[in-house]
Amino acid sequence: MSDSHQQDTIYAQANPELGEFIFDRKVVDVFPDMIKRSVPGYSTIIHMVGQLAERYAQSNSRCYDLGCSLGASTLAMRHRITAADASIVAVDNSEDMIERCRQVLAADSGEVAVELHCQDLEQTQIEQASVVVLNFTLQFIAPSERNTLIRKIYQGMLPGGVLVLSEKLHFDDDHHNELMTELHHYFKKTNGYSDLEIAQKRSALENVLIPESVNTHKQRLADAGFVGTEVWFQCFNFASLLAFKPKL
Ligand code: GEK
Repeated sequence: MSDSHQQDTIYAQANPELGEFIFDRKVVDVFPDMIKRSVPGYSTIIHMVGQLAERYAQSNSRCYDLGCSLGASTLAMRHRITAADASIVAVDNSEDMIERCRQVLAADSGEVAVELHCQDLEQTQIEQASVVVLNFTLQFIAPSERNTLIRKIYQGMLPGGVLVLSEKLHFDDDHHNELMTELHHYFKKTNGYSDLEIAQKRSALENVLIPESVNTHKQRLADAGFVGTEVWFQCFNFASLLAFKPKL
């Protein structure tokens, strides 16, 4: 597992044949370093996912980590959930991520049961869910598929359940959007990424990570039936929202 703590240098060299970003073995090896140096507030969000799961996990229910990568949210939840007979279902469609996540979980001593699935979220059945975490995952799903996924999640949730939705944001005001992009790039620069790395990563993600505005997210969540939808964390163009299935 030591190689999961390598430094991310994937885009350090000029590459004229830059392909689209994929979650392969190379990314898995550097993922913890990559996400912490690229997503402002990531560690805080993970920590709070644990606290939210502690508060909202219901007994005999499931807590879903959708797009689990190496299981950071799963581990945070696993160590905070106290509800009786609550379990965690962690899903990712990258075989490399799931293989490494399995090793991470095997080395963890948490007692809450975790089911791990290598699966596209389109195929995932959501049932008896009291907590659903989409931590920087929806942004990788085709926009045309997002309504269906959010509706499916809502249908599979228990009354009083919470959805934690973290996303990179787009802002409709061009000036503000540009400012947030610049501040995010400066954050990456202060974390040791070069201008070349920032530029190459940006083009590799161009058609892969498609950010939407907070209003688009709020509207989609409301259309699906969620209530109480609000941003609880934001740093530049990265935010996390809470949305609830109404209590009976
Ligand atoms: C964390 N939540 O550490 N089905 C299943 N998984 C998918 C799909 C899909 N259709 N599309 C993308 N993924 C994690 C971080 S990373 C965010 C999430 C990032 C998976 C993909 O394989 C990757 O592991 C994850 O979603 C997105 O809190 O790298 O910016």
